[in-house]
Amino acid sequence: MGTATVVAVLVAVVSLLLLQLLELSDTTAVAASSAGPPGASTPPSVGVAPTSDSGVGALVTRQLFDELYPNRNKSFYTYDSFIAAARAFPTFGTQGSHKTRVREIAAYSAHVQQETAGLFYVEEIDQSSNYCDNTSIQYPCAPGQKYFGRGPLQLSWNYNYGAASAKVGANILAQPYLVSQDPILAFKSSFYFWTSGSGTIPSIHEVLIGKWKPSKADQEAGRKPGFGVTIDIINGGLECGKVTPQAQNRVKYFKQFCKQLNVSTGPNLSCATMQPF
Ligand SMILES: *[C@@H]1O[C@H](CO)[C@@H](O)[C@H](O)[C@H]1NC(C)=O
Ligand SMILES: *[C@@H]1O[C@H](CO)[C@@H](O)[C@H](O)[C@H]1NC(C)=O
Ligand SMILES: *[C@@H]1O[C@H](CO)[C@@H](O)[C@H](O)[C@H]1NC(C)=O
Ligand SMILES: CC(=O)N[C@H]1CO[C@H](CO)[C@@H](O)[C@@H]1O
Repeated sequence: MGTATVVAVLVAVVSLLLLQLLELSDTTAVAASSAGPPGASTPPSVGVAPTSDSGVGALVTRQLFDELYPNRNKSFYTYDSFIAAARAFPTFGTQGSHKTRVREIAAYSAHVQQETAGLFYVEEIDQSSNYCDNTSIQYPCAPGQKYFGRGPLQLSWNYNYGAASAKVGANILAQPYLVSQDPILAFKSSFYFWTSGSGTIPSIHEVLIGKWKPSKADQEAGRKPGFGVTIDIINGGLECGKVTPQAQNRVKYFKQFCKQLNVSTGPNLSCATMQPF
């Protein structure tokens, strides 16, 4: 893909993601005021076999990282920052069978491919909006700060930066720019989103390890375990319940990464028949 195409696709994708993240605002407040997002603080229920690296590094070696993200911005998205950030989110890629863990890496890589062209972009290209939702009482915008997409999954909006702050160990609500200055924080922001549900919305991690059981409402909305519902979590409002090129891209990338990692994709890849959360 040419750079111009990548840029155009990315601009579209990022703006769609931002809209979806806005839709999560209502439930974000609920989750934050209760026990906290599901998944984020759940201890590992299935341990990995002890190796020199008991975290995701047991699976994603330095060499594999290079193979998964060959076009990444190498001066920012380093392997060491990926591993350091993952230590703060130890459930990422470490729970369930080997197949489950590999599939989670494939899913993460697919969404990252869609959001940042394979860890090429650090910040959203169009920074004209401040993405400040001033109805968020819990997480008011800091004066003069902008909350456009940053990091591997393009964290956006003040309420998401606010909810993420405690989990990433930095006040990124007050200083959102830190996310694009510190690669460890950038990766942490993506792992935060990946492992944190919100209200009745499960975390992507929970879905992929088979922990999420669709409620009656989920079943009626056509939401089933599989990669498809992870698209619904990230950007269902715009990409799901219909056929969209963005969702098709994500599925295409997921299939490619599963092939590269020699793992089956599992069922229910598409969210075309799933209603948005
Ligand atoms: C890559 O990252 C470096 C360090 O953060 C930054 O200065 C540079 O602008 C980035 N390149 C691109 C193309 O975003
Ligand atoms: C929120 O922002 C809107 C649009 O910028 C503005 O009209 C409104 O007065 C603001 N509300 C508060 C409580 O600051
Ligand atoms: C791919 O996975 C299959 C089934 O799990 C296994 O038999 C095969 O050896 C694997 N191939 C590679 C190259 O890892
Ligand atoms: C629509 C669809 O493909 N549904 C499948 C989702 O996955 C389950 C297995 O987990 C299948 O039984 C469904 O047919």
